[in-house]
Amino acid sequence: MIAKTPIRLYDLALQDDRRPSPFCWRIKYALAHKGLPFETVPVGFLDIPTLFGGAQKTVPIIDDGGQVVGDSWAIVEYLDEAHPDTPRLISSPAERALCRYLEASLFLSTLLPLLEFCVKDIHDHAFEKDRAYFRSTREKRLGRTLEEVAAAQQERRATVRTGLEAVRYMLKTAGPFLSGASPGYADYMVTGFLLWPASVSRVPVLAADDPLLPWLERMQDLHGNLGRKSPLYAVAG
Ligand SMILES: N[C@@H](CCC(=O)N[C@@H](CS)C(=O)NCC(=O)O)C(=O)O
Repeated sequence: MIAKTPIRLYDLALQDDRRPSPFCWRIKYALAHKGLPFETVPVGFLDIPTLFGGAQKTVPIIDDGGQVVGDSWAIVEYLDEAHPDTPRLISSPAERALCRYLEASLFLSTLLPLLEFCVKDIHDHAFEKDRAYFRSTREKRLGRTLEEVAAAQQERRATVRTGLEAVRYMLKTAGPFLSGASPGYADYMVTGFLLWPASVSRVPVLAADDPLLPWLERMQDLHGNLGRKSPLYAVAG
């Protein structure tokens, strides 16, 4: 039998092999969920435009034996289609709708506050060569200096915590996982959002008694401790 070439996942990397990208995290979980062998290729911000002739502007990007796919949602759809003999990530139209709704909800409630919470920490952990690019693009996007944004870190943290209220409610009323009886892509999406700040911020994003923690611990344990495989600060405290 010919051994299958591992899928290559281009994964955003900072100093000390920190891996912050929430979108790359969800794809690491997605690949593990499907039991597909994969290896990550660490890339800094300025490496991304040099990949595949600059065809992709962001990571995650996967290379599955020469089939190159970018954008986390497109990757999930590709993986389910190209590997039909593995557990599905999206197993029904209802699960698809749940994940699309969750994506919209996370984007509206927590993406920006999370970015603001940890943007200066990402900069400080980025490779020296990436810092000026990261600073100028993020300052343009946020309309303030990184230092001004970081000065409001406590307020942003409060916004993030409130923004996760629907996730807490859903786990409490319909758990043990967002996807139901077993973990699925909805769980991977939220897990990625929480491992993102923890990969760079010494200030924990969640309170020590946040009801999300038992679920998050279980998520980090999954797939051979996948959620602890790169350096993290405390998620809660
Ligand atoms: N919609 C994309 C978003 C991916 C994304 O924003 N990736 C960020 C890292 S978290 C990136 O590659 N940024 C490159 C840059 O800012 O130059 C997805 O779902 O994959």
